[in-house]
This record gives sequence, C-alpha cells and structure tokens, in this order.
Amino acid sequence: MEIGLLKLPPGPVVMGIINMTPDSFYDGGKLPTVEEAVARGEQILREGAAIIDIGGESTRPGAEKVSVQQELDRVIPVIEILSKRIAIPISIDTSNPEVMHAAVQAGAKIINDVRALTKPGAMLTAAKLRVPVCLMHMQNDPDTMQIRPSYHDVVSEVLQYLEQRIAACVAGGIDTKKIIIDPGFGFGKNLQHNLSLLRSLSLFKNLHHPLLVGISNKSMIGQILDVGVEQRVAGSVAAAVIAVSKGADIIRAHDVRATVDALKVFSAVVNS
Ligand code: 7PM
Repeated sequence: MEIGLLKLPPGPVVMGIINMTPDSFYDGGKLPTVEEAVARGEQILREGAAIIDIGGESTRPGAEKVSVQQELDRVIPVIEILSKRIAIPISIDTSNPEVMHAAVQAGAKIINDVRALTKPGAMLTAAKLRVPVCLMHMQNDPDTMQIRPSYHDVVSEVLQYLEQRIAACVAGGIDTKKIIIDPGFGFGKNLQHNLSLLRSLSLFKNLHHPLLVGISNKSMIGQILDVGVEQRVAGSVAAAVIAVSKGADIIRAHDVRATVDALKVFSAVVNS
C-alpha cells in the first residue's frame, strides 16, 4: 500500500504500539524508560509490524492531563533513537502541533491524531510537515466521551464526520493521498456502537482512503468476553481478522506477533 510517498508492504499491515504513558496497557502504573521503549520498538519490528505508533498523552477517561512539554519529554527521545535504528515508519500519536513538529523533526513519518487535527494550529502544522495523517472519529473529549455515548445512527454519523474532516484537511492544504481514516473504536462509543461500526466497516471503504482500525485490548473486547485487559489477546486478534475481512488496511495492535500471524493466514486465503 502507498500513502502519499510512504510505501507499506502489500496487504493489511500491523501498527505496533508504544505507550509512553503511566497507564499503558502493558506497564501498569509506571512510565516506561527510554531504554524500555526502544527495546519495545525493536521487539515490535522483529514481530513483523509495518508501523510503530508512539504516544505520550493518555486518552483514557479521567487520565491526568499532560503538558506539551511533558509529552515532548516522553516521546521525542524515543523517536530520535528508534528512527535511526529501525527501517519501518514511526507514527506520532498526538493532537498537539508542537509535538507533531518536533516528532517529525526527530524522524516520525506519520501523524496519528485521535482529534482529527481539530486543535488550533494542528491542521496547518500537518499540512506544512507534508506527512501522512490519520484522522480519527471521537464523540466529545476523552474525559466525557464514555459518559453516555449517543447517536441516531452511529455508522452514518461517523462516516459523515470523517467525510467533513477529510474535506476540511484537503481545503487546509493536506494532500488527499496522505489521509488515513479511523472510526475510533471506543472513543465515545458503547458496545453496541462499536459492534455496529465493525459490522458495517466496509462502508468506510466508500470514502476511498486507507482505513486504520484500533480495537486491540479495548473494553469492547473485555465486555464481550467479560475479562480484564491481560486476557484480551485472542478476542483482539479475532476482531482484527474481522476488520481486515471488511477492508481495514492497518490494524493498530498491542500483541504484534499474534496479529501479524492472523493477518498472514487471512492474506494467504484471500490471495490463493
Ligand atoms: C488508555 C485508553 C490507553 C485508550 C490507550 C488507549 C487509537 C489510537 C488510541 C485508535 C488511532 C489504545 C487507546 N487508540 N489511534 N490511539 N486509533 N488512530 O487503546 O483506535 O491504545 S489510545
């Protein structure tokens, strides 16, 4: 797949996650060190990911607010080291223009924004940086999004939002070929909303942009299985396979090897 000038391997690919936050699903409670994060990045690479996503802001409801400086301190040293050591592109999970700019200077190749470039200055900064951007749908903000998510028709409302954000970003100078879209599983959605979006995921292909899906370890899987976050691997992999069967191009995942293996089985069947 090609996203602007960025080349990715053919077929659906996995985006591995490095959470530089104290509430990462992996390092319960403590902030990973730069060394730990770099080691995690090298592991993600070995396990077959095509992209590494690095974020320093927790978007969990009730998470402590981090300043721009804190976010920079968390992610920039890791991006500087990893971008020199590994061949796959790094994406920066941020909504702040200062972080976008510094991350791309440090070697990041993709901007992944759960707020779809709605913060002041974010769209202009992304346009000037000329890197691919992922626009994600979220209802309300991280603190309030899970209080009472409500839609008349979740699928058409998320589609309409992404259509509007694509149009705004193109008008704002972003190359349409560099826009990735994401329905934002779990971001202002209850279980029924998430299931409706996954069931109807193929409709997002009508927007004609690469489609990214992040379901890995989310509460959607926890609710279906009634298990904690450490027991969601198989459920997450199942959801990833369903997503690619409906046209997802990029799967954002914590358990990279398991997800890569599942997508290889999927692709073998499709290409046979
Ligand atoms: C706490 C709560 C920690 C939620 C981490 C999370 C997505 C994303 C995230 C997604 C895109 C997580 C989320 N989720 N970016 N960033 N799509 N594009 O589960 O679904 O990792 S953060």
